[in-house]
Amino acid sequence: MTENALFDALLQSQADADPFLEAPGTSPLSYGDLRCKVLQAIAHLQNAGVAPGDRVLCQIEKSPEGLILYLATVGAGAIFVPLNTGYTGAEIDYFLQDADPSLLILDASTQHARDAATVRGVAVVSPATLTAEGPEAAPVPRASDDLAAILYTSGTTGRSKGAMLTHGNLISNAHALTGLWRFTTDDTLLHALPIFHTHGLFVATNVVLGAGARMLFLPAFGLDALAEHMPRCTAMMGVPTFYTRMLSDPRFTRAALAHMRLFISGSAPLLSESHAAFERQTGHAILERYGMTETNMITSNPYDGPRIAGTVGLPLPDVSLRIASPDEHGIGGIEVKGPNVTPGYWRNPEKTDESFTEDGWFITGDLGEIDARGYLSIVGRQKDLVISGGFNIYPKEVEVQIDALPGVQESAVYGVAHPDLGEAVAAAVVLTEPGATDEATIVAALDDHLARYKIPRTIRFLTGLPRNTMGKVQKNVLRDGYGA
Ligand code: MCA
Ligand code: AMP
Repeated sequence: MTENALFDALLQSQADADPFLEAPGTSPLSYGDLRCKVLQAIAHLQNAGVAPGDRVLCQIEKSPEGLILYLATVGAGAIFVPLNTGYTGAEIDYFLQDADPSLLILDASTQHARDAATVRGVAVVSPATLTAEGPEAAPVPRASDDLAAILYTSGTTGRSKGAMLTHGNLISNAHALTGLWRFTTDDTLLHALPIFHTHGLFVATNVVLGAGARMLFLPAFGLDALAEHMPRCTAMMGVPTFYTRMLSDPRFTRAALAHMRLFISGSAPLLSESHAAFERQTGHAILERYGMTETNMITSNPYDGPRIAGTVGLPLPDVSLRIASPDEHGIGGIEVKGPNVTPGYWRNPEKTDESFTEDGWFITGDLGEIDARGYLSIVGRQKDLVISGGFNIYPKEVEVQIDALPGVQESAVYGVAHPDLGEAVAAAVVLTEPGATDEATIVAALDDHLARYKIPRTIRFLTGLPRNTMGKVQKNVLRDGYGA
């Protein structure tokens, strides 16, 4: 035993010869290859000066090396901090300051983040260097409550917060989901998600590792790639946009998907209509589950029991759920407790305090109700959040940037229904005087500061924002009146 909790739990039990990963255009990796490459990368990280407890930031295109670097960072006793590949230099600069890392892993071609690292005096290294052949180093001992990762989630104040995740948080979720979703060595997961978020990095990867299963690893989601590779797979995890796009493609028929065992959806609400349409077209009832960066997965529809459209199912084993201050319909704030829940936000005790109740429950900011069978439905959000194609956008972060532009008096950012992405980002802007600026100028200016998926797809110019008697902007009015 190496006594590195995550390494021991997820990387020790598979046979060397068992296949782990196949990615188009690269050599397949067995579990033996994976272990060897992870141990070599641990040595490279140590040579680059990474010590236990250090943060390692990583902004790289999706590749098998990304998974090796996640496991090697955790194996080195350090804390893995994956970053969306769309983040701009300005966004990276904030993460460099806040996470205070000893290393930033960047593709050789990425310049904007390299400039930010130079300014902050952080060493930069390429994934190729860290995954080159070399001597192996043993995993560094780490206990269950040591940190394995920090994932940044935007916040209602407009500043991102780093959700800390321990070895134990990740292990508990991996074990629970592997069992619940019946993953075994016979499975091949079609992996088309990004690996800088919980869904693609932890849920998908750790479940595969936990089961000793295999994954077919695609660089990105695309219908052609799905149609080509799905015949060799048994399961897929995706955001609802994956499924609505599959519905528009005649290749995904009942016959073509007859060999598939399981389709899982999460990260954003799956419309009941999409669930029903997918079942009609393919014969598969999508299994919807619910989670958060801070909590990993919280609930899941059952594998064997009814998968009820419009619900996110039952709490995972060992996870407790409650509805705080329910109204007369039983709807209230969803609160969670369990081994999956973050110990708090990185160097941010105020936000940590605000996010837990006095009796230790994590406040999700989602509104829900639990039916007589114990199934949870999410009926709304207390937090001001837009989820677009599974990516979260906190309006405040965008409003702050728009408000700072010349010619803008104030703005409000909100989500509007979008057939492909679920929700799309929209903005209402009040100018200092008519014609003071325009949509193209605003969008171009935002491009320097915000990742593309956060930039409003439509901007309305208004003479004033609708407010309630308390002076709060009524985003529902904007959504209803100007959403289309
Ligand atoms: C890409 N673009 C987007 C999005 N994705 N804009 C808004 N919302 C999006 N989700 C923009 C790009 O910046 C680009 O803009 C243009 O769309 C085309 O980019 P492309 O990559 O071709 O986009 P796509 O193929 O249409 O991507 C849609 C997608 C992708 C496949 C749905 O967004 C995706 O893989 N989403 C998964 C997100 C995810 O993994 N979420 C999990 C979070 P321009 O043209 O201006 O350059 S973890 C989580 O939520 C919790 C914990 C949980 O429960 O799982
Ligand atoms: P994040 O942690 O930032 O990736 O986003 C977590 C949020 O995504 C949750 O608080 C929910 O609002 C939303 N979410 C995740 N899964 C689902 C789901 N199955 N249905 C509805 N909302 C979801």
